[in-house]
Amino acid sequence: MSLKLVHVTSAYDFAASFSQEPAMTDSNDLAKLEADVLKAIDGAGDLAALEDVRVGAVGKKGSVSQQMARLGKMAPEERRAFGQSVNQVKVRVNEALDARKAKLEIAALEARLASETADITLPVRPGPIDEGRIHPVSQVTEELIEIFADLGFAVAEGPDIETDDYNFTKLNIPEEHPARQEHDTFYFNPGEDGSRMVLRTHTSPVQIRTMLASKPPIRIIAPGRVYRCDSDQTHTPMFHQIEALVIDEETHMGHLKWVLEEMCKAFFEVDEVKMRFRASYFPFTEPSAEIDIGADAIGKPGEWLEIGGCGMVHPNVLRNCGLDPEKYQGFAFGMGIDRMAMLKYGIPDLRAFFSADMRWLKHYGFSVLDKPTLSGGLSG
Ligand code: 2U9
Repeated sequence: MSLKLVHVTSAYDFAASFSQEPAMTDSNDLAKLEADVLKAIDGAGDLAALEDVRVGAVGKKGSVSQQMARLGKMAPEERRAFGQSVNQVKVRVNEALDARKAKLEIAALEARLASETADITLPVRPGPIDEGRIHPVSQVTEELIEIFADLGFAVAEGPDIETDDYNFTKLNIPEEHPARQEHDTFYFNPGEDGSRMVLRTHTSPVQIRTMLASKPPIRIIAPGRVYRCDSDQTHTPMFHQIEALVIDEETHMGHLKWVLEEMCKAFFEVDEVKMRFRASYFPFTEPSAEIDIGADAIGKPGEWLEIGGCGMVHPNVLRNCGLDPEKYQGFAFGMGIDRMAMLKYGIPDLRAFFSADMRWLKHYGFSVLDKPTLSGGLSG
């Protein structure tokens, strides 16, 4: 019997050597074969080399597997003993392969982790995230949501296409009420039953929906798009409003004034703000007032600026929403978000807001990464 012994210098050489004729061997040679295989396993530098060694040793035509082919020519006792020995070699080789594989896998993972480390303290690379801008309307909406969330208000939303009932009738603006004309409504064609849908002219129907769906205490804000068929230097057919509604058993105008004052101080990022409430009329509030702030807050001392309207929710509106006005009362106010953005950030022209001009957006827009938070600063 002769064993073709190959001088193994690397796992690769070793694997290559298995393509040769099966060797004739006795148990000493089997021990030598095992030692060579184990050495090659140990020498395999990566998973691919180890796989070559495995195929070359215990694969179908591998050097260890092929020892079995010789059993047929042996005498029965010799066959049993040799068969057992070959099987034991196979078991040990497989164990060694598994152990080496586990080691190499850990090494490969460690190498990968080392090569993929990221320094998370590095500044963000310039790229699309740096090019894009948050529109001032989005920024101001986020700022206001943040301020009102801190005051305990939840955000409520509703559809842009509303029923005439939610947009007008339930708000104490019945058919033929002169306030309907003032709203310059976009109407849809009437349905078969004669009812008309509208593009909401204010976000007030969101509060109607909230009152119909839940019992007081209610503390919500409703920011969103609104539509009026009106277009000139200071009006666009679509603009943005934020309205607030608070309903409870003892809510009064003192609460309303405090909330507005806190909101203005936080929004304009000042410690003091002068406020003035001018008596006004809205069908859905009684009493009603227009809200002015002292323009010192935006660096124009002596002037007054109108920022919105407010009032105590009209008893008819409460009744229309299933609330007993003898038990519940509350306040509401509304402001134009676009106007608030113009005042805070000194943006002169309303129409530029919606002209999709990248140069304008680059100038007045906000970085994607400057999220307004009360803790981190509203306007960066
Ligand atoms: C319900 C009851 C009452 C919301 C109110 C105003 C006054 C107001 C304007 C501000 C600037 C519209 O965008 S603007 O032109 N809004 O003056 N809004 S009270 O009152 C409500 C809302 C919902 C159920």
